[in-house]
Amino acid sequence: MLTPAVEEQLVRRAHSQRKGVRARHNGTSSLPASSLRRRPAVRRQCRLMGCGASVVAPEAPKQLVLLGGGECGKTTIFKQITILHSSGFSDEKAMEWVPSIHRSLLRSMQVVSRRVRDSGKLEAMLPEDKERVTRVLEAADSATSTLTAALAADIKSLWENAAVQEVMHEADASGQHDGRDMRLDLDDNALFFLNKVEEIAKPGFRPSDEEILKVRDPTRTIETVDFQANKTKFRVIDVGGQRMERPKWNLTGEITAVIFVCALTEYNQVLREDVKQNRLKESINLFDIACNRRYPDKPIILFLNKLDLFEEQIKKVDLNVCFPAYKGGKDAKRALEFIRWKFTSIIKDKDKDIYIKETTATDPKNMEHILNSVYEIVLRQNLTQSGFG
Ligand SMILES: Nc1nc2c(ncn2[C@@H]2O[C@H](COP(=O)(O)OP(=O)(O)OP(=O)(O)O)[C@@H](O)[C@H]2O)c(=O)[nH]1
Ligand SMILES: [Mg+2]
Repeated sequence: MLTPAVEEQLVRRAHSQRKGVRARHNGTSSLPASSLRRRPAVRRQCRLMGCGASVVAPEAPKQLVLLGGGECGKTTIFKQITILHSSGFSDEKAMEWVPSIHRSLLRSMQVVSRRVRDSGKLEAMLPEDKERVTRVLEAADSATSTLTAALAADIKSLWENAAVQEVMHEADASGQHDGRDMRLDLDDNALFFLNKVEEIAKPGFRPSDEEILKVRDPTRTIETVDFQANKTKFRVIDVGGQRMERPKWNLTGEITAVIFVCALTEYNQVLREDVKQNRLKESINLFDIACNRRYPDKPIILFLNKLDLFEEQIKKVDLNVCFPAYKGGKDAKRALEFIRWKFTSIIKDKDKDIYIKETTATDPKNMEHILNSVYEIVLRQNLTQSGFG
C-alpha cells in the first residue's frame, strides 16, 4: 500500500503533468490534493498508478483565506504568519522589500511637498529649501527613482522644516483646519519611515521585521503559506483587496474558514480607487457578500484591525462622520461596539459562526495570541462538523 505522502505526490504529479501546473511560492500549489483528486483525469491516473479506495487519504491542510478591502492589513497578517510559523525572512527575502520602503518614503515626502507648494507656504521658504522641494517632487515623479543619500538628506532636511511641520500639524487632529479638509493621503506608517530616512538610505540597509511589517505594498498576486500549528496543517491565502484585484477572490479549492479583515480607521477614509466611497461602508458591503453569499456555510473570523491607530484617531474624529446615527462620541469602547453591531447586524443566518477579534496586525505579540486562538476556533469547528465536538 502507498503511504499518504507518496499518494499525495502521485496525485500532484498527475495533475501537474496534465495541466502544467507549477508549484508556487513555498513549494505548494494553489489547490489541495483532495480537490485535485476529485478531478476525473487525476482519479484515472491515480487508479493506473495503483492508488485506490484502500489508500488512507493524506490530511489536507485547513485553508484559511484573508479577505477585505485594500490596505486593511491582510498582507501584514500574512507576514506575521510567515515570521511566526514559517521560516521568517531570509536576508535575500528581506532585501526584496527595500524598493517598496524607498518608494513609500519618496511618495510620502512628495505628498507633503505638494501640499507645501499648493498652500503657498513655499514662498516663505529659503531658496535652498525650495530647491529641495523641487528635487523631491521630480524624483518622486520618476518611476525609476531610488533613494540616494543626497535625496535622503533632502527629505531629512525638509522633514525638519517648519513649513513641512505646519502642514503635518494642519493635517493631524481632525483633518479639519479653518473649516477645510486638510487630510493628507499618507500611508499609515509614513511617519515611522520618515523619521529614519537616512538610516534607510544607507548602502546595504537590511530591513528589520518591524520595517517589513510596516511598509505598504499593495498585493497584486495570490500568495500562500503552508505551516503546521496545533499538530495540524494549515494553508493561508492572501489576495489583493483593491477593487481591480477582487476578481482573484474566486478561489478554487476547499476553504475551511474566512478571515475577513477591516481596518477600524476606515470610517474616516475613502477608497484610493474611488474617492466617493467611504472605506468602512465598502468593507461592510464586502463582508455582506462574503458572509451571506460566497461563504454562507463557512465560519467567518472578523478582524477589526489597526486598533492602535483607531484608539488615537477616535480621540480626534467622531465616528458620526461616517454613521450619523452613532451618538457615543469620541469614545473608543462605544465606537467599537457600534462598529461590531454594524457588521453583525447584516448577517442573515443568525446561527452562523462569527468570531470577532480586535487586532493590531503590526504587533507580533498581539498577532501571535490572536492567531493561536484562530487555529483553535478552526479546529474546534472542524471537530463539531465531523460530529466529534
Ligand atoms: N499601525 C498599524 N499599521 C497597520 C496595521 N495593519 C496594517 N498596517 C499597515 O497598513 C498598511 C497596509 O497594510 P497591508 O497589509 O499591505 O494591507 P492589505 O490589506 O494587504 O492591502 P492590499 O494588498 O492592497 O489589499 C501597511 O503599511 C501596514 O504596515 C495595524 O494594525 N497598525
Ligand atoms: Mg496585501
